[in-house]
Order: sequence, then C-alpha cells, then structure tokens
Amino acid sequence: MSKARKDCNFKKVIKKFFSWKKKETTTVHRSRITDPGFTLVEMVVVLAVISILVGIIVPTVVKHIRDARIARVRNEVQVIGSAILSMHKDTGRWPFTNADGPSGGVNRVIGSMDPTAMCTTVAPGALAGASNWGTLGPIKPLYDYIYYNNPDDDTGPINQNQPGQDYPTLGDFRWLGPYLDQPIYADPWGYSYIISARYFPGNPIAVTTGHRVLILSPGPDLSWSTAFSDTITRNTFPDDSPYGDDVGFVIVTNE
Ligand SMILES: [Ca+2]
Ligand SMILES: [Ca+2]
Ligand SMILES: [Ca+2]
Repeated sequence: MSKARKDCNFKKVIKKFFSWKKKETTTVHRSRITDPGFTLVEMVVVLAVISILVGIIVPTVVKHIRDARIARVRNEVQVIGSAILSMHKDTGRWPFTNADGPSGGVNRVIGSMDPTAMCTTVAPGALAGASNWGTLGPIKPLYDYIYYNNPDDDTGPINQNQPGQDYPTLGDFRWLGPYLDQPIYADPWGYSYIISARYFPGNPIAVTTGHRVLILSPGPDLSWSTAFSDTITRNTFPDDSPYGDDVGFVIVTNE
C-alpha cells in the first residue's frame, strides 16, 4: 500500500470518529432535553438505593435512642439511690413506713402515684416474684420521703413535718430535704421507678434478711424480669440482682 493511500484511509477513520462523537453528543443532548423525567429503570435503582440506606440508618437510630434511654435510667436510679442514702444519713431511717405506729410498713416505694405508670407486665423467663414489682401492696410514693417529709400514713405536702409522726426536723437526726429536684420520677418509657422497700432494715413486714434493696425500671422491654421474692436473696442462685434488661441501682444496707 502506498503512503498516500495509507494517509487517506487514516484521515477517513479520524473523520468518521469525530462525526460519530458529534452524533452521540447530539443524541444524548437531545434525549436529555426531550425526556420529561426518570425512566422506570432509574426509578427502580433510586428506590433500591433509598431502601438500602433506610435499612442501614433506621436500626442505627433506633439503637442509639435505646442506648440513650438506658443511660438516662442508669443515671436516674443512681440519683434516687443517692437521695435515699443522704436521707438515711440525716435521719437514721430507711423509707419503709406508711403508718404512725411501729406496725406499719410498705412493700414498694414508687416514683409516681399515676396508676397508668405502673408496669404490671412480666417478661418471659422472669425470676420468681417478678410480678410483685407491679402489684405487691401496700405502697407509698417516693416523694413522701425524699421530696416531702411525710413518711407516715398520709401523703403529699399538706401533712408533712407532723411532730411524732413524720421524721424529726430538729436534733441530731433530722430531715434536711428535699433530696431530689422534683417530686415525680418516671423512666423514659413512662413507667414508675419501683423500690423494693420491703427489704429495708427495720421494716416490720420484712420477713427475711439478706436482700438487696433495688431501685428498678422494667427497662426497654417494658416488663419485669428481676426476682422479688422472700426466698431469693443476695446469697441464693439465682439472686435478687437486676435481671434481664431491667435497669436498677442496688442498695446493700448490711444491717
Ligand atoms: Ca399523720
Ligand atoms: Ca405526715
Ligand atoms: Ca425488663
């Protein structure tokens, strides 16, 4: 093949290439202008990408909210537990009575008196007596010990500081509260905190010893798993520490 023929063929190829590129650009340009929206394939791809992102993000957000709520509960049971310990240091008494006489006592101290805030559900596989967290009477609100000085058989701010009935306000052992910043405490799921006041030392209705006293929330599964039984103590197996996803603060009184 002569050199002139070769050059001619090469020029033809180059010309053809550029004319093809030009045509393609024009076609794409025209199709973008005339196409009113996405094609079905594009829509399917976009929806698939969105559903994958939702599948990744939603569980992460849900877990984050759950973890944040559990962290809040851990903090609040600690705040309530510290308030009870401070009150005990000042008064020499544990929060267990609701009667003026020495025969009175309570099984549970509760963060809120709202009946709809009482969790009464028991989780599958719960330990013995778990239903007692939501049902065992008699009961007394937390604010009658920690926010108002009113541990006797009446309730609320009106009847507090009664001489000979509520905690003394004079002398070496006296009530110096309030020990909390608010009277009502509920967990992030709206349920009342429950305190197993039956096991505070000196409670006349406590029939056994060796129990932990717990300040407990039913936790994110909204049901109780922890034992609340006279035969389950800190020395048995299983014992009376928080169980399942229940979140609690432990007071070991050693009395
Ligand atoms: Ca009274
Ligand atoms: Ca009173
Ligand atoms: Ca639970």
